[in-house]
Amino acid sequence: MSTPTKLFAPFKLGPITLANRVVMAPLTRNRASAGMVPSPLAADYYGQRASAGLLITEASQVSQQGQGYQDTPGIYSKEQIAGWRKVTDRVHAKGGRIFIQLWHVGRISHVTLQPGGGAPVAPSAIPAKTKTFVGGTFVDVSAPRALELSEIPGIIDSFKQGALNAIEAGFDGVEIHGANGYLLDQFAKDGTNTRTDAYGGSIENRARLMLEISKAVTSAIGPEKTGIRVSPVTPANDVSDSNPQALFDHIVDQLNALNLVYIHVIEGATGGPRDIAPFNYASLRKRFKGAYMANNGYDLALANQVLDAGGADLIAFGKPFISNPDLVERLKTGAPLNELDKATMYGGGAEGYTDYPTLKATEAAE
Ligand code: 8OZ
Repeated sequence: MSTPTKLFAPFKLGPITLANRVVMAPLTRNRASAGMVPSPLAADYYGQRASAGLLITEASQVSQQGQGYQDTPGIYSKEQIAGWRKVTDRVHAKGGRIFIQLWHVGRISHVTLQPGGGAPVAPSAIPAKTKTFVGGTFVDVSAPRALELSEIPGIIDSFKQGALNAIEAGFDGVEIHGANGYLLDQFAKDGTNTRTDAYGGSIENRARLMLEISKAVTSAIGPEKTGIRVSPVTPANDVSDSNPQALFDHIVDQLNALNLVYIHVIEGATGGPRDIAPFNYASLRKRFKGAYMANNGYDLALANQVLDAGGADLIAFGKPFISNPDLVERLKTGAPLNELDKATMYGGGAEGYTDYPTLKATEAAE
């Protein structure tokens, strides 16, 4: 048995105390039921993983327009709120804490998912060179149209309403999805935003939508219940920026002024190399007085190293949580990890979702 480390020590996140600093990162699983209501299995899935200090749900669209893949859950209808309530009740009954990730995909969508079969929306009418998953297969995303200035208040309002719905559903807080080349990242980065109005051009203008949404959400539910995820240098979903350091230094200064409870930073390429591009993450850490949650390719050794050096407060683990419901216990004891079955990551039922064994189950079977 390895010695207990900081990773397993409690952490005060605003008004709540997390049992440890292990966070389950948001993971898209494409298993929502009709009406994009969380699957009845979702309560089992998240409940099985409640020993994480904090669970962050899969990305959940704040409107039909915000959906970009088949069968991802929403947080905009009464039925969806009721579905999520079953999840939060289960997690809380097991002593866990859970935030929901609020999502608008922007241009990463397909006409078959959009209201009235319309074009997906984006800061500018620049198609992404990437695929989405619809009708059980991967297809090119549809060409987007640029949002009218008059539509922006409605986008902000959908995040605010999503946050209020999340509280009604029993969540401990929300994480605004500002990462991975989705709408807010598309606005922030100059490879995808060529607008000439107040939401394009300068860093201040490109960051405006992310910050106005952060302000609306914190005003609605409280900054102590609001986190945000960013990915300064990821190439995910065909985004790029000519000066990410200046852009994200500015964004984090402003998020700090809004007193958000955490920033969740994907260091490097999402699910890929941590060193894809030079970036000074310590600069973000220094600028932000709330919690710094680090993500991307962490294992126990790197997590301990970074926590001990004061480089982060919380460590988010993604894929290992899919195949290891008891990841915290396994990290604590140095037990081997179950292997991930890639074929059941997106879509399907219980297989590869709620049937990964815990250590205890494996030992009992032996
Ligand atoms: C994998 C597949 C579809 C969506 C992200 C929400 O990257 C996602 C996502 C991941 O943030």
